[in-house]
Amino acid sequence: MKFAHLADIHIGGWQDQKLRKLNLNAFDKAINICINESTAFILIAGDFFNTALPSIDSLKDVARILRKVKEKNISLYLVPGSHDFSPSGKSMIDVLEKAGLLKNVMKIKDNKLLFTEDKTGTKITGILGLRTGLEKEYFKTLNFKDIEEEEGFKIFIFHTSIEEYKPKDLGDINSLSLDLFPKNFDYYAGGHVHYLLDVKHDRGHLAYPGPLFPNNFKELEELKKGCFNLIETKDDMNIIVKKIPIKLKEIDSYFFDANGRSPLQIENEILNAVKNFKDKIVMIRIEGILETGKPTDINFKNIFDNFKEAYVVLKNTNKLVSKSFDNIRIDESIELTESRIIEEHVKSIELKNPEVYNSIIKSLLLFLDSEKEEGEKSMDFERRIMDETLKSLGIENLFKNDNQ
Ligand SMILES: [Mn+2]
Repeated sequence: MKFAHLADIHIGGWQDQKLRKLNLNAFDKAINICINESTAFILIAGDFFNTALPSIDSLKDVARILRKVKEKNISLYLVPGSHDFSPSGKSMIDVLEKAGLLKNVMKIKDNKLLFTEDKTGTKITGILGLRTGLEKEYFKTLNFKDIEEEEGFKIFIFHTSIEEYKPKDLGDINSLSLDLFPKNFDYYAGGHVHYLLDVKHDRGHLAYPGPLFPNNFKELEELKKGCFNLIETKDDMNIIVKKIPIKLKEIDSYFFDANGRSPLQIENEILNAVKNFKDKIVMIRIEGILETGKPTDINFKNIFDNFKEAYVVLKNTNKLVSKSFDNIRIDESIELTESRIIEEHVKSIELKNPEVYNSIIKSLLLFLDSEKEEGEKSMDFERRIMDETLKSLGIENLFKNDNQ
């Protein structure tokens, strides 16, 4: 039997239209490979979409691709990830599930996880991912006895960082010890941490395929391409995991050291260095302290005009500063930057449970940032924001009673 394990697809995730399209094409290509390989089913370990309520355009494209999967009689099983989640519980994944295009396998009854059985007899269950690692509570409080004792070929899907296998540069990320995972599964299908891992653990085969398409500047630089896992099981229950790279465009990345240089010097260095860029993704990272002028003095319009034949040109000047300003540290991921700033400031206020405020602040930040959806009425939008605020503060019941 063959099946595929995808994770962190983040449909709709790039601001740049061309990269957004590539991201979608990566998903389409992965699905076509699954169809050609005749996989029995496909797993998505969270972060299918970049937001709980993706745009109509993204949805249209995804629905078309999922329909193709359904017509080939391939089932799609997933757990929502931290990006698919909204505090009000409203998520487009539910709509797709109701339409019969996929199945969320996190089903709970009487504090126990239930299995979803595939036509191949494979038994699948899992736990969703929440923002700031709040899914920990499920791992700690659910009773796993029944699913651990169940016979047959079993898969556990999760969207969580594992303490024992945490990549070093993700220091602060919330992670969970493997000890808290249910035992006796044949394959543990992970998502959330955008890196590749494949280990034979005492508990079973454990894998993260990495994102299906790099999700930000740093990932494009480091990973260069997306990836998913194609798994084949043999009669003796042995598992063979094949990594399937999804490469749609060549990526050339360049680094420029701005220390002691002027904006014009940097500009010329870039124009001289970047070559053979046709139809490629060109990445320009500039770091350091400019000798004169400020970062905005670099004429990027001129640079972009010169490289028009590239598929797309991306620049990163997060660590580029003028002499007259203090160096501000900006991490690659917005989430990490937010976490650091919140933590620094929460410390300076006297609070009983700073951790609680940490997660409240983060979820408030998340949906107060959300915009009115296409076709959504102002009243519905206000209500959605209000519902999410109250839920997040844990006072939704108080409010309901007042109204009754
Ligand atoms: Mn992700």
